[in-house]
This record gives sequence, C-alpha cells and structure tokens, in this order.
Amino acid sequence: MNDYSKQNGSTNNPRGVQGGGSVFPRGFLWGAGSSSYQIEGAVNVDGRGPSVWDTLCTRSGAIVGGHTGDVACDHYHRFRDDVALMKSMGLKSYRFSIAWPRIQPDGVGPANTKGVDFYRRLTDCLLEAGIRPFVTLYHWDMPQALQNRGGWLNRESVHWFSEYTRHVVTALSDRVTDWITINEPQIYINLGHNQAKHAPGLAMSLREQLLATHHTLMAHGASVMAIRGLAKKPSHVGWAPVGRVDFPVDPGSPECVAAARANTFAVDNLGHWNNTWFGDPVIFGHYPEDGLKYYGAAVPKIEPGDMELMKQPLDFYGVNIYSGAPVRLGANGKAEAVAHAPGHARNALSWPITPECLYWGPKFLYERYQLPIVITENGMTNLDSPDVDGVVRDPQRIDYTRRHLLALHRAIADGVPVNGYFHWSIMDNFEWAEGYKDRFGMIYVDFVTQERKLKESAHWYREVIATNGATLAPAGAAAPTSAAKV
Ligand code: IFM
Repeated sequence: MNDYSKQNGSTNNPRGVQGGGSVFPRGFLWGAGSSSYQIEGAVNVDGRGPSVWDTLCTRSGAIVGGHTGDVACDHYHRFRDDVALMKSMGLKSYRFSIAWPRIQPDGVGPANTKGVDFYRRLTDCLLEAGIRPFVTLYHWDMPQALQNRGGWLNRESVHWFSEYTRHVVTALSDRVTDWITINEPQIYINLGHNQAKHAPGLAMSLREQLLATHHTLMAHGASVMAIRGLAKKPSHVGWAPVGRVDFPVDPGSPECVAAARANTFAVDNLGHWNNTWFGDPVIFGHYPEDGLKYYGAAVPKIEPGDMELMKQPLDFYGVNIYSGAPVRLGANGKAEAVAHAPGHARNALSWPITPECLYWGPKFLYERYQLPIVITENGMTNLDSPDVDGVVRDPQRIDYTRRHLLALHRAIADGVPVNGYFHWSIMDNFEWAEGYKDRFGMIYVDFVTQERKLKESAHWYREVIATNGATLAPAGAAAPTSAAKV
C-alpha cells in the first residue's frame, strides 16, 4: 500500500494528522485536475486523430451553444503559462489526462512521436516547477476509429487499451510515477451508452451497457498489468470512479449509519449510479450479488479469466465526489431519502451542496475496500465573471471547498488514510454537454481572448496548501457540516 506521507519523510502517525485544528498529514498531496479534451484544444495538430468527442460535437443540438473542444483553453500551446500559474498557487500535484488519439490517431499501431512529445514537455515542465504529475490514461476521448469498430462494446477494446497504456508508460514512466487508469466509467456508460448525452452518443440496451462496462473493467485490469510490467520507476496505480454517497442524517444512530452505508453500496438503479458494480470486480474480483439479481439476464457472459483480469492490486482508491444524498432510517429498517430543505445551497448545475459527502464517502469506501483514498475530483461550478475592477470573486467556491476539506479532515482524523485531494478543476474548461456555460475552475479563462486570471479561490487555496490546511478552520468558525463523528 502506498503511503505518500512516508515518501515525504513524515513519522508513522496512524491517524496521519499532525497537530490539532485542521492541519493535514505531512506530505498530503494538494492538487487540482483537468482532462485532455476539456482543455487542450489543438484537435488537428501534430497528427492527433479524431475522438468520439470531436464527433459528438458536430451533432446538432448535442452541446449547449454548439460549443466544441476545438480550441478549449488552448492548453496545448499555452501549457507553460498554465504550469506557471499552478506553481504560483503552490500546487503539489497536477492531475491531467492523456488524449488517446494524440498517441494513436487511429487507436492502434505505433505511437505518434509528436503526440508523445507534447506530454514529455508537459511533464518536464511540471517537474521543473516542483509539481508532481498525476496521469489519467482515459478521460473519455476514445479514438473515433475504435468507436467505428464498436468501442467498448468490442472485446478487443481490452487489448487496444493495454497497447495504448504500454505506449504511454514506455514514454513517460521515467518521469511519471502516479497513474490512474480510467476516469468515471459510470458516467460514460450511462451518459454515453444509455442516455446519449455524452460521447459516443448512444442509447443502447442494458445488456450492451453492461457489456461495455465489463470490457471497461477488464481494460482497467490489463492497463494496471501493463503499468506494473513496464514502469521504469516504482509506481502508484489507482483509478477514478465516481462515488455515490448516501449519508446518515442521524450519525449518532448506528442503524442509520448502517442504512446509509448499505445504500451507498447498493446496485438499485438503471443509471449506473453505484459504487459496487464497478468497484467490487476491481477490488474483490466478482460482481456484487444484489447487482447480479437486479440486472438478471442482462449480465454479460463472463469468460474464464475475466474477473481475475479485473482484480489487480491497486495502491490507492481514487474517487470523484461532488455531492451526496441524505438518508434516514425508514420504518422498514432501510434507508429512506430525505428531501433537502427549501432553498438548500446548490451549485450552478443545481447539484445540492452537501459537505458530509467528503466525510462519509471516503470512510465507507475505505471500510469496504481497505485502500488509501485519493480524492481525484471535488469542486463546484459557479457563475463566475470578473468584477468591474477585474477581480474574479468566487466566495461560493471558497466556502464549498472549505467545508468539504474540513469534512475530509474529519475523516482523516477518524482514521481514514487519505493521501491527496485534487480540486476540480484547475481552470474553467469545456464542460462536456454543457459547453463553456459551466465554470468549474480556480483559474478564470476568457474563452475569447484566452486570458487567464487567478480567481479569489486560487489565492485562498494557495494559503490552504502553504499551511497544509491550517487556515481552513479559523478559531470560532461554525462547524462545517451537520454530521458528527460516529
Ligand atoms: O468536468 C467533469 C469531469 O470531466 C468529470 N467529473 C465531473 C466533472 C464536472 O462535471
């Protein structure tokens, strides 16, 4: 099991927290994240092939405002300036993804040297700035050529993804030691293969959705094996599913906590909004019993060796958590949803703001999977724009992040090993079907001029990082959440 605090020379502290207040463990990885299609632009440059997202963006009505990722933040050309901004924020780590169609324009075959070189330049620049690169191999931009052959529906996808991983690891593992295989499979299966809102824009049968999931999970395993086999330096490998978190409104009641935990790990909806259909195969090597019953005849045929391939040892359990759902104990002893009070705080996409999720999510996941946790995404979209004096004030984002980090700190203090936190996102970017309407960044991007500006949250985060969290909880501050310790 990886323990970042040891690498940074800290003592063995079972709780990991040094001192009191809101100070985080020494060596805690304070980061921020992005993904290739959301920021890079330069879609036709240096031999990059088209991805499923390039294709979806040409479909009329698919993306708000008809926006595309053609230019996005033009990070491909401006990455040095962007890394300089990250450095000015004091980031310890930066999570970004590799665009598969830059490495293999057609999805198979030899690596495209120019594509590989871009990521070499980027990682070198990060390392020179003292920022640790955290690389995601797949953040949804499958080469269109592979989609034409069935994409994740094709069992060959396992082999394709393994070959792609080998190219990337061969090229970058002399400088990259932290790897995430796949980001949020729940989302591209549901929104991409069920609801047709994300690429590849399909509405398939449940059976096909589960087949695409099955191959995804096998591809994850094959990718882990490739990293372990080829990495030139000791590596830390994980993945980044999205976490459904149901949290107890009565944390003092063990029954309510148990009911919330059971819901968090249930497979009970057709939107793939669950942890265990994805997490159990990867960690335990089998699908969860309730899911097998729930999906019934739609469950794909499992070939010998499939489940073994999915279950590869991981160093951390990465998870993206933005929001959770409050539950109470129902009369039948099971969890019952609790409605938010009228006017409950929400982000600009109307997602309820529930800091409790960053206490209960890591806690439940650690209890179940027994791996150190990395929060690979957490953040909020907000209606940001420069004030008349040019300053971008985003107090809601500061408050959101403060509350969530305080909740995370409580989880750590209660014994959950959490190695890092990656704020989503480092900069405003292409928010998929929402186009550029939604701003998740700590860095404001003017999408007309490409001017960047640190928002107030970026300055605030700099202080949090510099003090290792000490400035999160000023003396006398109100409790961050309604949840108490179990
Ligand atoms: O922007 C996305 C990201 O690509 C995946 N996780 C959720 C973010 C906000 O919607």
